Amino acid sequence: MLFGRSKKNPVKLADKGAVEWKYTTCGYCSTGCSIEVGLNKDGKAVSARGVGDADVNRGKLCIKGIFEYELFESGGRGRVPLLRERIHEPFREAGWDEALDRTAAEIQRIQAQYGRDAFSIVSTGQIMTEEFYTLGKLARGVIGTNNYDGNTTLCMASAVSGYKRSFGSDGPPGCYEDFEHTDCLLAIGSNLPEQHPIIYWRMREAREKRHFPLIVVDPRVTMLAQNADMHLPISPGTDVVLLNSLAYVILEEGLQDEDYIRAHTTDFDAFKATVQDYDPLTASKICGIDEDTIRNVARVYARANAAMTIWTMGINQSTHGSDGVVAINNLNLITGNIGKPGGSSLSITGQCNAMGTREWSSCSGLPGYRALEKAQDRKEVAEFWGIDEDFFPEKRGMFMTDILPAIETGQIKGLWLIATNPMTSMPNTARIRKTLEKLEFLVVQDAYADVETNEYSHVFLPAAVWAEKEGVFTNTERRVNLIRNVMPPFGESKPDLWIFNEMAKRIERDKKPGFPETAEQAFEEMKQLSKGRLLDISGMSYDKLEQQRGLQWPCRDGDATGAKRLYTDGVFQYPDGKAKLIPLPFVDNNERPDDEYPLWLNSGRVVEHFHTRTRTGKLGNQNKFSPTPYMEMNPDAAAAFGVEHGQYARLVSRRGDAVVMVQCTQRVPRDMIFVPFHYHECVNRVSLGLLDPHSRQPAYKQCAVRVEPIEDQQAAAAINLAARAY
Ligand SMILES: Nc1nc2c(c(=O)[nH]1)N[C@H]1C(S)=C(S)[C@@H](COP(=O)(O)OP(=O)(O)OC[C@H]3O[C@@H](n4cnc5c(=O)[nH]c(N)nc54)[C@H](O)[C@@H]3O)O[C@H]1N2
Ligand SMILES: Nc1nc2c(c(=O)[nH]1)N[C@H]1C(S)=C(S)[C@@H](COP(=O)(O)OP(=O)(O)OC[C@H]3O[C@@H](n4cnc5c(=O)[nH]c(N)nc54)[C@H](O)[C@@H]3O)O[C@H]1N2
Ligand code: SF4
Ligand SMILES: [Mo]
Repeated sequence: MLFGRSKKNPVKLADKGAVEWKYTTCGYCSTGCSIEVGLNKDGKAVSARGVGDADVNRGKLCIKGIFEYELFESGGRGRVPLLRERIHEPFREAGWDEALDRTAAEIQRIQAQYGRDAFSIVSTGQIMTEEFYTLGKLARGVIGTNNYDGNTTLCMASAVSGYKRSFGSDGPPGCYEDFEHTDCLLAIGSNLPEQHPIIYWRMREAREKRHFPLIVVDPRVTMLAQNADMHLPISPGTDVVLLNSLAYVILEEGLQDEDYIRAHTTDFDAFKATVQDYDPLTASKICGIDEDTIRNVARVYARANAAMTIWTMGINQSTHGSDGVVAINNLNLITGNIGKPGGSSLSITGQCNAMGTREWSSCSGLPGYRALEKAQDRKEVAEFWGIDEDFFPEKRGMFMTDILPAIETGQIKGLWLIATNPMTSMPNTARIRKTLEKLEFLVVQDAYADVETNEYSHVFLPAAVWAEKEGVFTNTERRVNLIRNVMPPFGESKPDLWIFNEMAKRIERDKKPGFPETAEQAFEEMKQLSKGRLLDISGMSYDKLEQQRGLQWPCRDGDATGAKRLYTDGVFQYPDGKAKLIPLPFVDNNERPDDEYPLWLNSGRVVEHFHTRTRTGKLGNQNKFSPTPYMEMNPDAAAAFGVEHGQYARLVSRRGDAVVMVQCTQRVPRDMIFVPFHYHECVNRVSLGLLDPHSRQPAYKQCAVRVEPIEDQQAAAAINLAARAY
């Protein structure tokens, strides 16, 4: 007897007519997947596939990468520069010369009238590294404003700050391959399957081969939590208490790595003294994780041959964000889990090039992890750029989250926004709106003309997006990946690099650095500046980056390939070569639920959307899965607040209100709701965003709200519809 089909009928993929495949790198998240975009005979992008021999993604892509090629012709793109005298008047179309001349004139007027720092620049984690480097040169070496920062303050600032405090420098020490060596993985406030699907796939594949315990710390039952061996539903904002308590148990039971602590760290005694206040019973009352679980996790982690911690926004976006990162580093230092295969403190980065801006943009300092505060660093860069050393300030200026309030107080009069959309992404929308309206001059440089922030601009500069240009991104594991140019820019839009170079020509200064025309020439400059530094890239070239599907820094001149890990020799970036163990007393400073606002508000992301949806909101293949602003709400809470699944309800905080659809789910506990932040006029109308004292990053994930039923569901539907305008 025959089993199966007698006649084979193989699966056939629709032939989209791709005749040529072009290599590039995904421009959404920081995983750094290699993509090939398929072009048809007319040169139109029609398909995409993961690159099989790329170590990062090994042929796979997530839903965003698969449909990214549809971006080239998506709705709302900026076609030509736009100008107007006053906001809220209609724009008129303009040529590039007029738009650039007007912007340069306004920058110079504001600086002459109010001082150099009264003009501010806020950029992103989503342009090429060469563009960051060039913008840094323009901001620090030509325009000369110290109020220059990026949206990474909303995203990775706590990780940067924590790495610097512990190790003396920024730079994630681990890599994806660590999943293949680890014996225990602790994931804190990170939902890999939705936010970094291909890192998740790498982790899962490693775990299927060699089952290691996965412990997830998250107040929600995320998809990652559902796949974990242990889920610790922590009380919001108390991770530092849990981590201090894990250290308490490790030290109490003598599970620490004495040799490592002695050889490679300082300040152990002060650290140990503070940890004594966090015995598991005391800690359990604050962080909501019971005493036995704390002890158990501490033992599993410390006894593992190699253990690693990954984290994302559940840690960074907190009033204890920087401390949370330091606490993770403390845990890994006392157990000797830094710089060894499977032992790491690996911050999962957010945007495609949030690493590139940290390394090269000069936002918080000078290029190549140099600091404005160090005379030697100022001297080196001034000499290399051919400008006067004293043109640089001696310490960094404001963070993004301080720049907007400084507009409110009149300190800052002009702003240049590059690839960021604070009208939707910053806390307290009403306040941001008033702030932007107050500016004498706002220039928005974005790939999309319908980006909400553009409602408040005087000049709009249309930028090329993703593979409409060339350059590199650095991913989570310090891998520099190449974005080859696949398409010419849409309409008359221009690569950001070109825009920066043109602006540099128009600002008057006695001495100006040179501005190379191509991205590859800028990369060559960066290579020279990187020599001998932690992030040495002098052994890289565009061709080598394509051949090896990315290279991890450091990759020195003469090195055949990049380095997988940092600090393998236990030598850190502090002058004494040692890492610091830092005591972390916990201060409870969040807005907490009370009688009037009895629910925690938590916010984050879903797999199909990216941030403020300027991109994914336009692609049917993404938007169809989550078209509507909604909130996850526990069914018991819904009953208590008199709202029902599928109904619109009003979300109210001390800042404002928003209309969202109720989605009843056990994913969230009784005292919490979770809202994806992708929609305009939604969660950030109500969020608070208290700032971390070290990193100035907003605590997007904790504030207090209540939910009210809405009688007129039709009117609510109209408001809800407006929030998903596209
Ligand atoms: N699909 C998609 N992927 C993305 C992005 C996107 O917009 N869409 N954005 C990219 C960017 S820039 C970033 S920064 C990353 C973000 O990636 P993630 O940080 O993984 O995503 P989030 O959903 O913001 O938050 C993660 C989790 O933090 C939890 N959390 C909230 N409060 C706490 C707390 O107090 N403690 C702990 N331990 N956890 C808490 C939330 O419940 C949530 O499940 O994703 C990147 N990838
Ligand atoms: N409530 C809440 N709010 C949050 C968060 C949260 O978890 N909860 N997360 C925060 C985090 S982690 C982040 S990273 C921020 C993100 O916040 P934003 O940076 O404001 O969000 P994006 O939508 O990514 O904005 C990027 C803009 O760059 C444009 N763009 C894309 N590519 C290019 C390019 O090559 N050139 C130019 N010029 N423009 C380009 C896009 O069209 C888009 O308008 O949001 C933060 N806001
Ligand atoms: S995992 Fe991130 S980098 Fe990879 S395809 Fe998806 S969005 Fe792009
Ligand atoms: Mo982010």
